[in-house]
Amino acid sequence: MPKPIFKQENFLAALTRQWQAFGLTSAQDMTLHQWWHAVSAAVAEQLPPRPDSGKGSAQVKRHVNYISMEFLVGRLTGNNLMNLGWYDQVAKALEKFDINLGNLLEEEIDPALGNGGLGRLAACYLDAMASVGQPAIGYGLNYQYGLFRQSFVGGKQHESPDDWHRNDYPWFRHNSALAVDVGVGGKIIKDEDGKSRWQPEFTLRGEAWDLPVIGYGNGVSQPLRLWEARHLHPFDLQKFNDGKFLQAEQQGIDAAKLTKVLYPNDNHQEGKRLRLMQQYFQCACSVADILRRHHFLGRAISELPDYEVIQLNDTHPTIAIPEMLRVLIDEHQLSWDDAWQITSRTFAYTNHTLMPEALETWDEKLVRSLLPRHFAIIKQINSNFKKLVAKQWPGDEAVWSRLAVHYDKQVRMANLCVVAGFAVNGVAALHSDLVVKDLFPEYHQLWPNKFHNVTNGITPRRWLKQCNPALATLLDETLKTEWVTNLDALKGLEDQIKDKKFCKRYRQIKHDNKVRLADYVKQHMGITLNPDAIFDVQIKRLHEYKRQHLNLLHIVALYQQIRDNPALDIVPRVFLFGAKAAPGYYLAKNIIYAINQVAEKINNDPIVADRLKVVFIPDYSVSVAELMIPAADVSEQISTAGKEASGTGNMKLALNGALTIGTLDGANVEIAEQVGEENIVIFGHTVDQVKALLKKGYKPKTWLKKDKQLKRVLDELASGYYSQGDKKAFDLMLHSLLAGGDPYLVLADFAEYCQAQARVDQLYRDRDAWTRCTLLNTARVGMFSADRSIRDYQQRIWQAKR
Ligand code: HBZ
Repeated sequence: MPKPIFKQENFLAALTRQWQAFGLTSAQDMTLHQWWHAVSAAVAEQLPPRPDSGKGSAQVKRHVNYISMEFLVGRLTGNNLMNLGWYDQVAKALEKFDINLGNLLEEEIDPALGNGGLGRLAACYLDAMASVGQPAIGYGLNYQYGLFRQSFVGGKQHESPDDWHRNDYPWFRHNSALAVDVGVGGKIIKDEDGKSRWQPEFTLRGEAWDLPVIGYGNGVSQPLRLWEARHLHPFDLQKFNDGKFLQAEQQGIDAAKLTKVLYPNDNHQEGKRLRLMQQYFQCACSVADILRRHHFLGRAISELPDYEVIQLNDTHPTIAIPEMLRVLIDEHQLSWDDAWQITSRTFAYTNHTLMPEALETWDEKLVRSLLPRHFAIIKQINSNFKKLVAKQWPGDEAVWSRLAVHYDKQVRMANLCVVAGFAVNGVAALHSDLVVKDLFPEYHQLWPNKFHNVTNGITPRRWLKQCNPALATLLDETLKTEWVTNLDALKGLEDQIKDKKFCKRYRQIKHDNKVRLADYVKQHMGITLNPDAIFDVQIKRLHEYKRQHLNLLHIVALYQQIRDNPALDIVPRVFLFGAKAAPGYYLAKNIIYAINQVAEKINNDPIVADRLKVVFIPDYSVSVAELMIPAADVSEQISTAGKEASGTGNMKLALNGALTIGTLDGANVEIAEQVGEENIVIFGHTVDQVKALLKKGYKPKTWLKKDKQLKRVLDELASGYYSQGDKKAFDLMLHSLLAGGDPYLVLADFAEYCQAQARVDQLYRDRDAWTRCTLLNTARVGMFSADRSIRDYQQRIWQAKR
């Protein structure tokens, strides 16, 4: 595709139409927010229209349909300008109006249509697919409210709705021709010819809203298609005419509710009816759209798997599988066997978690009442599969109880994906191993070739070039090959290690980024930070398994050491947190409260002086991450081994030159392999050690007895010292760590964690050794580019011989 050329006259003309549409008389009358809107809309107008791809041309690659309940895209305007290569030209055009492009970009509200890693991964993969030339479309939901906004009231998390003004978002392109009608509820009826047919009770309409996903410097633009639910007929005219005005708008299902809000849970299933409706609505719209395009391109239905692959981002869109079978059988009159052949060669599934509470199961009653035809199809899949299992393991009910898709009145979505899909992958080497060994061992025996690993990756466009422009410029000047589209080129930095001038610049960039973050903290929180301190960063969802409380226990221990010995010589350290807790996850919220209370005490204790600061930045988001990541010296990746599937923040931080302190979990293992053991600080129980400890019968009290410092930390947290005498303030957290059995082995890893932190302190004192180590992190993490992940998907899954 030709690179789109920036045409200043067209842009300025489009800009004029924008301020005129605002009802203004000149560009100068626009507020900065209107400027953001006008510039975005004017650029969006210059993008090429996107016809249905491929008509008439030979398609060499399978087209990817990436279905995900979440796309955490972050701000688009700056990113799109950068990927188009238009950033400087637009900045220049705006100078004439005395408008600074950088300031204008700050006006955009993040589209926060995701919770955390899974949603952000989907956004990185869309960027990478567009950038490497993998034809793709993303399918998601157009939520009116994204992930809730977080503030702290007296140190406690407070949530408010995130109205991101979707109806006024300039990057959307509405395509009314793509609307899809979706049935729900009702019953199954038998045709005259004895065939089952679904008669839904209600019909909803899915409206398509497209965001452009722009490839880096290659002229590609492909859609992220987000569905919005509407009533099919806003009014029941008959009722309206009968004078029943209020009833006239009610159809039993409130369509407006369906895409109103993103469920705020991560790694936890709630089992709500509305959530299943969201899932089905999204899947039905997406499957219809995929088939519509396939027919439009003149292809036979039997060829679907040759041209299309449907990648399921976790089990949330699993219901697309029975939906595809339903459409093929009921609407295209295919036999079960033909429909099964097509479906099972089209779907692939990515697993993102082993945590039992996150593995989705749905109550059969709920599925039956909402989707009776789909439930019948699931039962058919189950009974067909049962025959296969009975052949392989005759009479073995225990095996069947694990492998069944429908069992104990529950539908198990992960099992459905494995049985009906052609590929299953984990998201880091260790995780993919555990998927096979712990989660699906018998499935692996049945179909060893179905299982793959694709280690996660991040887009270097947003996570280096955009968020760390000074480092990007240094790389541009230093490396001989283009690194933005070939991140392995960062290896070339190793030659610079001995170059004092280069190292000085690398250090100075980190320092400047820390000053930038310190300014933000000062402005938003009133806390003054010393940019010469170690900036130690833990940013991720708040979850027990991620162990923000392990970090907290170490902070309290340091504080106690300072009080014991006011002359204690430690490198000044700023502990920075960013995390949202699911609103119903009280223990996680209690950990936030504990961190904030400890912060309050430490930050105001004159004995500490500059040596310790604890800062919990509120309302962590993609934009806040873009500020924190380039400023981090230390990256906290301290989950209980075996629990974090991959992590992707770990990659972003290492790429931007932070030293990881971490357990051998998720992608930390591969980061350690890449950067070398002397350039990462690893501590704690390994997966096998965790398993052995739990098998033996883990008792947190025995670890408490061995460690006086640990006991003192926990006692002080329980004493009311940090909570104005309230001894119960941190009960939830402390109970979980002690009487609750410490399910994530925080106490077992505490001592080693403290030693590891002491090593970090020592290393930082040797400035040159620190520079070398962090520079080698940047140089050696090229493999974590999302472009590499996409190529792995292509080779191992999408283009593999079928
Ligand atoms: O997916 C995360 C994993 O915890 C992390 O290790 C991995 O790097 C990342 C990308 O592969 N998982 C999530 O973020 N999961 C969710 O956000 C989630 C959301 C809704 C759910 C369940 C999980 O119902």
